[in-house]
Amino acid sequence: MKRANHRDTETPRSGETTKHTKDTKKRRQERTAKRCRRSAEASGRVDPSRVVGPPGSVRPLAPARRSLLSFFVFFVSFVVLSVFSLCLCASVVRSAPPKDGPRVVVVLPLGAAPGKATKLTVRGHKLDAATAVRFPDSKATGKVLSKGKAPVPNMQDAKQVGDTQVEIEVTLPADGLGETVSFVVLTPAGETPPHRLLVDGQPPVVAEKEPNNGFRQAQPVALPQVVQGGIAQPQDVDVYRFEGKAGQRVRLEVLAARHGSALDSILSLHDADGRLLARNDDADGSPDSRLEVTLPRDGAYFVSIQDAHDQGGPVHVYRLVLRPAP
Ligand SMILES: [Ca+2]
Ligand SMILES: [Ca+2]
Repeated sequence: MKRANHRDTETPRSGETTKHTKDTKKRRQERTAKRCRRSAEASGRVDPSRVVGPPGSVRPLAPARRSLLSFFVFFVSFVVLSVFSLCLCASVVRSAPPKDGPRVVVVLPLGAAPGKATKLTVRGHKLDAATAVRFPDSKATGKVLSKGKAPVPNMQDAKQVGDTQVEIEVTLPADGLGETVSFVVLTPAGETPPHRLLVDGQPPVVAEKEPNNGFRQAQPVALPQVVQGGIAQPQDVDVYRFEGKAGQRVRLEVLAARHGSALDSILSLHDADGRLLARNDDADGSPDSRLEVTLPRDGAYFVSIQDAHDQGGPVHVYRLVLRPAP
């Protein structure tokens, strides 16, 4: 009697046949692969880094492929950075004002009131062909009234004071503006760089009244106050008088050169007896002057403003701001 084969007599349970077959097949494949690897390694034909790992493992890259991948990443990064740099440079070039293009030097007067139309004279370079005025950052509007050459005062540099001008009418919105508002002038040769126009607000603005050339002619003002004035001719001086209290702190500040004026101001404060209490030429790296003083007694005080070089003219304009100091 033929002895029954173990394989024949043991009937696997349902589901185990397939698993058993797969395991046997897998072990056979692994033994074959191992023999091939040993044989290849022994003969020196196989780089160990190229051997396929177990299922699910990450296959290491050959040095040549790693180098190629690194070069590809470097090349792509280089191209992206180059394109970005070119775009950035092109943007800067587009936004930069053209060399020797039109330019605003100063606006006469330095500011305008919100909520109404104001006529201004814009002085600068290559403005005699102006076609329009634009306020890029606000709802303010402007229009050109006239344009032409502007006389250059004696002993003054046309580059500093401008030799052309355009008269404009601007209308600032009633609210929503800060202390300044920027505008540009459009010409056939391009537009000017933005220029800041002062926005009148608080304290209230009053105009200078000549003659005000000494203590006896001093123009009375009341703190807080802004005076719109100008050193109209060489060696001119403007004097203002206000009433102060003992221990009161006051701040006196000139707005001029920072807004394009040719004035290099000197600011002085005297008491009622003519004694000099304080004096300032330049403040915070600007030719504009500023004083902060604690008043010694009740009485009259005199503020005088003049040009440091005894110059004067139509572009030596200023705003003098008088207010309590913190
Ligand atoms: Ca004067
Ligand atoms: Ca000065």
